[in-house]
Amino acid sequence: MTRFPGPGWRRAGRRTNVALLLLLVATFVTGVLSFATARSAPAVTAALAHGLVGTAILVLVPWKTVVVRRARTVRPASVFLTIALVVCLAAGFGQALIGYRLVLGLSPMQVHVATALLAVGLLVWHVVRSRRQRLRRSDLTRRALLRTAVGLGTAAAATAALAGVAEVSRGPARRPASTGSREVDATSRPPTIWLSDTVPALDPDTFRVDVAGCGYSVADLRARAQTVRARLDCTNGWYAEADWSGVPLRDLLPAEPLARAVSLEVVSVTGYGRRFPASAAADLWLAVGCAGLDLTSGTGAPVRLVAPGRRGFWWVKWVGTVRLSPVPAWRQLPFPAQ
Ligand SMILES: Nc1nc2c(c(=O)[nH]1)N[C@H]1C(S)=C(S)[C@@H](COP(=O)(O)O)O[C@H]1N2
Ligand SMILES: [Mo]
Repeated sequence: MTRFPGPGWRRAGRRTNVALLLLLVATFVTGVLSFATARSAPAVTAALAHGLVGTAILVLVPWKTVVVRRARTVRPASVFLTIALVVCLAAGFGQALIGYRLVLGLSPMQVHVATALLAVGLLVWHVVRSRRQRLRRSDLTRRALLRTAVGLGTAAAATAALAGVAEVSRGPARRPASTGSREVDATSRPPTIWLSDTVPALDPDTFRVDVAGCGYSVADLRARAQTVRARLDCTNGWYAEADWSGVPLRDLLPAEPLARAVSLEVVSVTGYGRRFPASAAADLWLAVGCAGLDLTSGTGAPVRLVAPGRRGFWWVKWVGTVRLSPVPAWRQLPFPAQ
């Protein structure tokens, strides 16, 4: 890299790159964590950390601009990486400041996640092809650490300011969930597919859900249904609160085998499924209605899972089978693959 004179210039360089790389890794980790959390304390922690490191990236932009201007060659992959990151940050701050809104059929979160995944690939390429940016012992001097602290402090102040802007721009709308999701009306929420699943056509009159070998019709479940108020919080950036009518899995599963089981698997007729700790059976519900209405085919009819305290992707729709299993619940992909 060519050296430029002047104090401001000399400070942007290897350390800027290392700091930016660490921040990008941190945004990815905290982003994944915020998709995995739904309950208040962990969700707030993940969302705050994600917002903080995201804002810290913005704080570093002027320094990185200096580094880029100085570069002799700029590879196309690096240009694409820049575009992906700019769009990703814009969509992320868009969700935080403006909230859930569809533009050309896409939500801010869909754009945010798609560009983030694209950026991961491009970043690996960018780092591999770039000159090695080694950490040095001098990176841990008091001066360097102080500068890092000032940078993070600036980011924290900016995050707080942005949170204030979001609070004011929200107007009379309900406060976002601790995950950052915005409220939508339960009866008009968009049916959501995680990735590539399809809505099956099932006849509610003849349908039976298999719970550990025992078949239950919709009428069976309706006869035993209780009301449970729960918040469906989709990682797409919205949440809906509703009274669901359903039966707790604990009341449908045979007691002895349930006590011996380690996990229970809830599988959709489409193949989409999630595994839960067997101890959660009392708070996992096979639901047949929502907000006083029958389920619609898009939202899981005839039978779908209601999993209070878990993000939307755990709420398996079109449940065909519930199985007890000796396999621990953590032995599955962290997110569904379909
Ligand atoms: N079988 C199946 N169940 C599913 C999904 C899916 O794609 N397939 N999407 C999940 C996601 S991401 C969410 S947010 C909720 C959405 O439920 P809703 O369409 O009733 O709002 O269902 C979950 N259950
Ligand atoms: Mo979702």
